[in-house]
Amino acid sequence: MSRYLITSALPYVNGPVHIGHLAGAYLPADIFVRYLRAKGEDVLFICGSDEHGVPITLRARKEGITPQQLVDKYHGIVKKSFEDFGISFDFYHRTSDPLHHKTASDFFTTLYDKKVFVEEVSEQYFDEEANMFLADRYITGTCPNCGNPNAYGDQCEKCGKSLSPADLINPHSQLSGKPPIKKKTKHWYLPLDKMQQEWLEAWIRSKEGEWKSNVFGQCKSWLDQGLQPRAVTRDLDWGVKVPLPDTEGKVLYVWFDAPIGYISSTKAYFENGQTSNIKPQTIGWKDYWCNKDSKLIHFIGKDNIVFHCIIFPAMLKAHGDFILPENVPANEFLNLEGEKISTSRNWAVWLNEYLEDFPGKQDVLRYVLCSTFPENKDNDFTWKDFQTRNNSELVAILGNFVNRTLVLTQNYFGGKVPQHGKPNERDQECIAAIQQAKKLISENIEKYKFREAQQALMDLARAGNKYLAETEPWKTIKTDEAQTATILYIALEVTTYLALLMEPFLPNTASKLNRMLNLEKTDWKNATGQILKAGHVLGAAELLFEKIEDEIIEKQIAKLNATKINQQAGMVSADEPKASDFIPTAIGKETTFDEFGKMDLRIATILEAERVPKTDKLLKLKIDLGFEQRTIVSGIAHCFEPEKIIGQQVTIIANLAPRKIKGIESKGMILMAEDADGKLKFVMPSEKINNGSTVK
Ligand code: B3M
Ligand code: ZN
Repeated sequence: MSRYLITSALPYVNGPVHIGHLAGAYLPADIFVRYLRAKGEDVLFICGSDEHGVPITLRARKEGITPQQLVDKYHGIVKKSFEDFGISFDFYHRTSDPLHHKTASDFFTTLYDKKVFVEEVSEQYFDEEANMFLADRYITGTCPNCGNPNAYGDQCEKCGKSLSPADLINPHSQLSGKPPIKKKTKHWYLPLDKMQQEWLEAWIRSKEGEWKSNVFGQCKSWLDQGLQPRAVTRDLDWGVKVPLPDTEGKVLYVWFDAPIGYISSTKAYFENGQTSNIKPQTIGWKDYWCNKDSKLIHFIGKDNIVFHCIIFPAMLKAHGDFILPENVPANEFLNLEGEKISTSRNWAVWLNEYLEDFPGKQDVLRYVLCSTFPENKDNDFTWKDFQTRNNSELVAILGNFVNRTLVLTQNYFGGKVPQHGKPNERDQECIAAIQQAKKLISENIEKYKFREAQQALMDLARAGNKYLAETEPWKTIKTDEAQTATILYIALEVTTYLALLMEPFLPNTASKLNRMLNLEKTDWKNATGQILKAGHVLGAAELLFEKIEDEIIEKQIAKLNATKINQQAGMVSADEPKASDFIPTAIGKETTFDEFGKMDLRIATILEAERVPKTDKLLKLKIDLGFEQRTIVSGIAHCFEPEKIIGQQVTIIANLAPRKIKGIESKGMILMAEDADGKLKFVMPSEKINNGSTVK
């Protein structure tokens, strides 16, 4: 028996949890943990709310409440939705808890006493009006890389470049809106550069082939760039206080304290005495954290890789008492209907809302998400796919097989497991499929290939359906009862194994099916052969899954569309598009200043817009140049609703020779930018200016 400590990323509680979170860090971990428990391993599954950091303080400001009020609100919502969804944490803690503060504070002190840190005084941005140092996220300015005027002090979300506040052009404070001044401040740094040389690089490189390639690849690229010392303290008043004299107004960096949250959550579990799942020989949290026989595995999303594969291991090693992670099976991102999930844009399927809209359908979402886990690359969730997977897979394959088996047994054998005869070749083939599925599921889960594992489960149900279709017990019953008994016995065995094997993926359905079979949970380890005994009385058959109708799906799609409309109306802030999806076209042939100078570019406003009949792409626009109005025909109808662009300022080439398009004289051309997905966007001034203004 092995001992496992499994963690899922501590979610920032600046909002509820959405399907992207589930698909990244929670559901894969839950499947893994349920599998280990089924096998009888000693496993502890730990999580909690990440309640510090700037995302929390920013959101609290936005909602006009204190950070503590904000985390209290969302900690409750998040914790409950995990419970209702069936993520089976042994313990869910929170980092604002005093036990966590003490644990993180002691951890820092140990490193400080061991002289691990490098102390450095540097100049940092300070807002004189708000009288505070500005965290990276509180400073915005122009990105030196791409010119985005709204880049943050830690990253430009447009081009993806990581930045430091000093890189920004024209920085200004998010608090007062004023340019910040520079002021001296002291901080403590983890010397990752030194650690890279001493052991960290060799340790990470030894994981090649063992860690998922997306995870190893990211680590390798960090190492190749050369690690830099990282400050582990911040000038901020929300967080774990720096436990040193004269450090008023300084807290531990959230990424220093948050992973220590895994340790404090484990401690809290034992302090709360909720040790029912723990093997009797276990005495306390140290068995999981300090014993080299324990395996520490972090489930996270890809944006957290560096923290779990580099920084936290560096902290653990420097401390000296702890084991290092065995594996960090990070997933990539899940998109929604082809677009990046975004909390600020409200582009998400929120778990708490799903649970309200689809009561009792936890397993459907589990199934669909597992089928679309972004295991190696980003993947997409769509409501149509959700419906199809429910109706054509859960209902039509799994539900159908189980239902046919149980109903036929009811009808022919009064709901009792029949006595089987000697299996023929076809029967043997079906029996072999059972152990084959069990083997495939185990192997794939152990390799963190959950999609393939769940696929193997469905393949067993498919094999069962095929077996019934080929052996036709509804025909043999008329001629050969013994043969029919064997067929249904085998189909019932398949069903029993399905109940066992589906538990990690579909735990609620597994319980329901066990009830229908009138069986206790089957033991995974001993399930190596025949389980059912002839004469065993089955429970009442119910439907395992029900069809989801179009109107239910349309409602969800309408909900998302409403978000889009609000966004277009400027009611929700838009995120920047993701730069990494975009492949730019090559730069065109060189031109001269003279050539360019011949073009007269002007700003104009769209006054009227209507579709050109019998065309897909053309809009007839009336535009106002200030000194004149004119008509332009533009091929943009596939990207804009005519009534929505009235009043829009645009840039036009004003001196282009007129052309007749579909019989309409078009005078000029509207400049458009094309996005990665082929969608067109207007090129327009950053603020409204006079129509007729020139563009140079
Ligand atoms: N709260 C980031 C996130 O929610 C962060 C994870 C902490 S894990 C120690 O993505
Ligand atoms: Zn940029």
